[in-house]
Amino acid sequence: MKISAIRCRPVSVPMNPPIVSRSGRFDAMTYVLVDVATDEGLTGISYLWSFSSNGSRGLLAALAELNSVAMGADPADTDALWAAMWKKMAQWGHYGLSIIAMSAIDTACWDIKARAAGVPVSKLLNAGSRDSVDTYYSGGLWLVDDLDALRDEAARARKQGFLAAKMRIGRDSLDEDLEAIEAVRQGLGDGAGLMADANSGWTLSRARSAFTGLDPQQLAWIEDPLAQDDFAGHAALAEEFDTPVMFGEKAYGLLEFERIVALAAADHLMPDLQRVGGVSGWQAVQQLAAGHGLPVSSHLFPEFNVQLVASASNGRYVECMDWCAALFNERLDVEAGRISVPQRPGFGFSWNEDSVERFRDAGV
Ligand code: SMN
Ligand code: MG
Repeated sequence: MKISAIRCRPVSVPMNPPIVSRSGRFDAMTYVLVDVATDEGLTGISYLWSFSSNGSRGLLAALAELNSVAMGADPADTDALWAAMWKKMAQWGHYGLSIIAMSAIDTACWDIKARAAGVPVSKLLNAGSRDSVDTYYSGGLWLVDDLDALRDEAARARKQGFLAAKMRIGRDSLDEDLEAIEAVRQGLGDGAGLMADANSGWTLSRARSAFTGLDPQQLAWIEDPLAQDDFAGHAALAEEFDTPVMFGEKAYGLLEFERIVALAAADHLMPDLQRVGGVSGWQAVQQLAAGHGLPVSSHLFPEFNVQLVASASNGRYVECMDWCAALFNERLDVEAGRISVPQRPGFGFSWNEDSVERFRDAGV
């Protein structure tokens, strides 16, 4: 089998309500949809977050740069393809757009491999893979001040079958965050888990006072308290406080995760599919984490990540949001806090072509 075509389609999907966190505000989110076709008629798919139309243009350029090594390659030999892509991008560097583009091709090849084998990706990775995994609602609970709205949204999440949720924190004062936590907990009801994401919004001294005030809340984790490059600061917080430090969504590839683990900069790792190196990179980091007794949970891409978390002995939670739901024909299934692992071949998702046309990003 050989790769015969790579099709890349930029889309822009309105966010309703907008993303609001310490990372900023997004009224729409842009993505690049990537299809890898083969000479045997099988096609694998993946997608990338690009954060703006300019980001999509950059990713299209990086994907075009990979064309010469991907075309004609055997999609079943993801190791060899990864090595060829890595070498090809040496002059660009291996972080940022390069590895994100590589990730898309790698992930689509895993889709092809599993489709060719007639099994879900989870079973290709591990025959003993689970059929459902813990999940949490991450579709909103933004950094907003309307406590009634937060309470209502949390109650809706519980009604939809979630038993845990992640909210965004990092308001001007700790008291405001504590009030928001209280409102979300009221909405979620008894027995629900709660995670919090500070989206790299604090300095180390602010984070120390926040963790001091938040430790009694027994959150499942606090995510990204500090700047993404401050590994030493994350290590200090992990050492000093009880609340687990979740870290890694903006880390690139196995090499950065090796440094994070060596510095003990996280209690729980969150490799992001497009920054870690697609399925191949995710698996390498998941195994690194397992070797150090660390859990991994997924970041975004629930349609794809459900397969990966299910395959891993240390796979803990799938982050779940429905922001891309309109782009797919198939749906995710959440019940009693668990997300079902689709048992269709590959990742088991296909584009809803009507939506893809409707959301085509005319600005790219
Ligand atoms: C996040 C990252 C990117 C887009 C939206 C939300 C957030 C998360 O950090 O972990 O969900
Ligand atoms: Mg996050």
